[in-house]
Amino acid sequence: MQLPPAFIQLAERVETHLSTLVADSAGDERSLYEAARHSLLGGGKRLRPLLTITTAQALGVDEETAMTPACAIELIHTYSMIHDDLPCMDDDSFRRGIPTLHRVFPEGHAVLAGDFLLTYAFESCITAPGLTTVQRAALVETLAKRSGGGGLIGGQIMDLETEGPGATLERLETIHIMKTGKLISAAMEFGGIVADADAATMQTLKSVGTKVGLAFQITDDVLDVTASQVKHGNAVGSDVLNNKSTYVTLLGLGDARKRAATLITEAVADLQSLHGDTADLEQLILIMVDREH
Ligand code: GRG
Repeated sequence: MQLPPAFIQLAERVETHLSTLVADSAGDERSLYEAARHSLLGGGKRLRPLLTITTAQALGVDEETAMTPACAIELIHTYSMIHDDLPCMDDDSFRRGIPTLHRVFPEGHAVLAGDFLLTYAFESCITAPGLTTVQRAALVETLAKRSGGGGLIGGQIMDLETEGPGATLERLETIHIMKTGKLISAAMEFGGIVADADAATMQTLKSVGTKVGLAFQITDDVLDVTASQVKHGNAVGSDVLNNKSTYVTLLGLGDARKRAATLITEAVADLQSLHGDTADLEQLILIMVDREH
């Protein structure tokens, strides 16, 4: 995935803000912060924060106002990956090209660092500067719904219970939407919340975000069988090794790619109904599915 320079620079500013939000601690709990920083600052692409900020900008809101909410989404994303990599889940040894947290720190530290990032995401929403109390409450409600039982965590439990190659396409799509789509939807909805967007705009952002999230996950399924470990950063072929149903096993490579492309075409068309300059947002969405890692 080749990000244009403006997005690379924005991702660097996100990185700096994340490092400030979760700063080193000199207290007795400092190992918690060290562990959290290992995963948080360990080289992610920062696509979700970029989506929040670019959506906010399309709706006329500046980067600074959107920055802390954008980072809250990344805190949730990082916690979910720390927990997903644990021995009781996928038991992965590498993530973002570096050893997973439980390979560097004791497993209990990895569980608690994930818990910390999850909790701190909500604290960040409710204390985000430059926003009204109503906007902050909307961020918390949206994040809770998209990352809770009806979203990320619910999708993960369905995934855990769908071992083996027997899943239907319908079941897989539900899991992908809940596990991946809803957090990406939240990233776009956050842009709308900080812009005080009306109900119709919020509905469009939710729908576009869900489609982009599903296309992103289908692309991940495709990359699981096509990408090299160097580019992908984690174990390639893990779905294959785990004998799991994916879009590729159910549809084949060509049709899986086509499904992702159709979703993105629809998402980009839906963007046209937004009142604002959506050119950068459209570019970012296209880049998200046109990636090699
Ligand atoms: C443990 C509650 C809980 C949830 C885990 C998100 C998740 C659910 C598991 C992570 C593994 C996985 C296949 C997630 C799907 C979403 C995805 C493709 C994540 C990778 O996102 P990128 O490419 O990663 O944006 P970086 O490292 O760039 O941030």
